Amino acid sequence: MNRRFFLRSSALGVVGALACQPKHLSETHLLRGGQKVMPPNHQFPLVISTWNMGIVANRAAWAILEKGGRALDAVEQGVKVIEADPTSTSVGLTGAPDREGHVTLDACIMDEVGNAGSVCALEQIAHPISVARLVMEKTPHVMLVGEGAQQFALANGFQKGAIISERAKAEWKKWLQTSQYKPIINIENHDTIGMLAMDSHGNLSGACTTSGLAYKMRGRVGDSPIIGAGLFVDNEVGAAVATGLGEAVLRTLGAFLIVELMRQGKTPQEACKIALLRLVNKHKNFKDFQVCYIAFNRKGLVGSYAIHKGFQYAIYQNGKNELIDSDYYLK
Ligand code: SD4
Repeated sequence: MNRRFFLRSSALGVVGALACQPKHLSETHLLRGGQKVMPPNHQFPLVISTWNMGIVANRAAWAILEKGGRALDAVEQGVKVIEADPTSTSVGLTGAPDREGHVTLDACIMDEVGNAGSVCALEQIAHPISVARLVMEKTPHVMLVGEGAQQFALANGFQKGAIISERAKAEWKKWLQTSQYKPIINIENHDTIGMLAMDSHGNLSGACTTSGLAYKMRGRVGDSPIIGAGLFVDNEVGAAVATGLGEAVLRTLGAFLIVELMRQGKTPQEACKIALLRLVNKHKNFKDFQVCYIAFNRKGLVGSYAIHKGFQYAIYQNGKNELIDSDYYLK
């Protein structure tokens, strides 16, 4: 497993966040546990995404949002940048493979009216997020998996790519020497990319895409393509997305829980924290893995919470794209 655990979680992100707070806001509008509050009329467009790779992904999404484009297009185009990044080892076809040397991709997408599309264990297709969108728009289904998902992609004009990149293959061969399977999350500061956007019409969408855990069992699917676990969007309330150990997120339906907590009046920050505490309470071994949530509500309030230090997310709002250090549980 090749995911770096430690991140330099400097104060810079927080300082930057404070620096950009509008001067006229009262104290209650300042950062509270990582939560940003923007002045009225400046809440959207807004796009947030996981890890430091979110900065470049946000840029692509913002290019659409600032022209009045749809949040759905923004999140698709935003995460596609990471899917296409040849240096990524955790998203897209250059991601790490399963134990048998196949890169299997998971992705899902959700729009402002609650439509959803998802692909699981998709092989040799460079942009699973776009296939997920087509599942949503062109089929009566929500999820397609494995061979069927690939067939559907090929029938819709997607090209077959590599089974595995040369670099990932070399790493996998090294891993085979010990075959020690121990998910170490957070290591590269760029695991799954999850992105949430609110467009200038106030509509919400989200996308999530990953190659999943490195050296997972063949056929393993995580939280990222599961609507309600890795991603959930409700236009009336807000949206949430997860990154980290998918099994833990799946067991507690993290993203859906966060949106429901926001529906009950919790702020995004409170909702992320409560959902993460639920997960911590259900997993005795929570210190051994990372899970991180990000969310926003319709007012443009943003929140995040992680188990371990080191999770960062990118927020583009009010014309500014910044990396924020998330609040976390294990202090
Ligand atoms: C998974 N949630 O497949 C993904 C992996 C991930 O940070 O996000 N790692 O479980």
